[in-house]
Amino acid sequence: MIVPLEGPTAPAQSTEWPVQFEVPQLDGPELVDLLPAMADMERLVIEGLSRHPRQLPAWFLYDAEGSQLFERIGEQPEYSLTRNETKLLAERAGEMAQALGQGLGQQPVLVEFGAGNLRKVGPLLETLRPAAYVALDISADHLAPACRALQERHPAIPVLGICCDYANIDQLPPHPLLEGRPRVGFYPGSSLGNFDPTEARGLLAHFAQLLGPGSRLLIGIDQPREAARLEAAYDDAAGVSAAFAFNLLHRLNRELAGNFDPAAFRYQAHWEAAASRIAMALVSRRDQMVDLAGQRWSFRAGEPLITEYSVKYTPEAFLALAAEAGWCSLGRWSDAADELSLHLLAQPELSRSQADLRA
Ligand code: AVI
Repeated sequence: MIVPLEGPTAPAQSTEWPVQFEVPQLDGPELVDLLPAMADMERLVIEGLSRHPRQLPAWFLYDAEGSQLFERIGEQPEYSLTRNETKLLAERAGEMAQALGQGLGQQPVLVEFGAGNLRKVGPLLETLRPAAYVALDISADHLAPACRALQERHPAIPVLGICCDYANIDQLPPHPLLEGRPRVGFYPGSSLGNFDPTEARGLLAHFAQLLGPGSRLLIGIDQPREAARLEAAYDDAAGVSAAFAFNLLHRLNRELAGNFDPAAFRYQAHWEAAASRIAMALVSRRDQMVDLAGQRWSFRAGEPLITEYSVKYTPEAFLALAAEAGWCSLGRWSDAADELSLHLLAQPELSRSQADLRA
């Protein structure tokens, strides 16, 4: 469904997806809503709670409240990722944009995955000047105002918001802004780390498919460092990270008829060195039964409900994973302490399957 954004420039579109537009809508931001149905969410939650250890999809953390809490995590002194990546982008966007656009032949469309508040892309928009900017994010409440504000700041660049689970859409919706132009992807924030490495490889291959042959991807990746610093970053003194995890229980209670008692759980963030990841969990304080999605679930004292993993990759480990998904490296920018990187990746002109067919 195409949901026109409110405001004087919003196009009056309302039609089913997939959509073929006859007239390009170039005068204001649009929002395309491809959110998974509640039935899918229920199925995913039941699947996740049936795993051992129990684990829920990380994107479930990002309802309106969760998205706001995540923004506040980015402001905590212990969580440097957002600040350092934003600074790196502000300082080096000119070089990044030049490398992103080099040799493409025409102005590309810039596609941001998991776009959130759209605060990181500004310097790239100014230097790359893409033919259009497409923002994909799971939270409609967050995406709509962010697209509107961005469109006001960059009136010459058409902005399209697509509300979706970007890991699970088959293609970008047909739209004149996306037709016949090279695509470059932007995936900041090290969100790849919230997928396990097998899923992460699949996601990188999926981005290659969504962006097409010859595309580029600028991707932010957080790197391993001392356990104590990482654990503090994911369990800040102000309790914002904990509130972010507990918000998941409130969401489940509200949307899937649950009766979680948040006081019966405690939040924990633990560095698992062997897997190079932080495991974030709500740990049951006692043996208890919880009703959710029409079923009863038992939790033993000390049993974790994993809310999220955050895998940290060295540059070498990340590039090996990216190569397995068909991406090659064009370069990397890092912060002063070399704790996070923005990697520039490229797809060959022909996809592997096309090349195989030709051989
Ligand atoms: C979105 N993502 C990269 C964050 C991270 O650092 O893994 C999510 C997060 N969860 C708690 N704090 C941050």
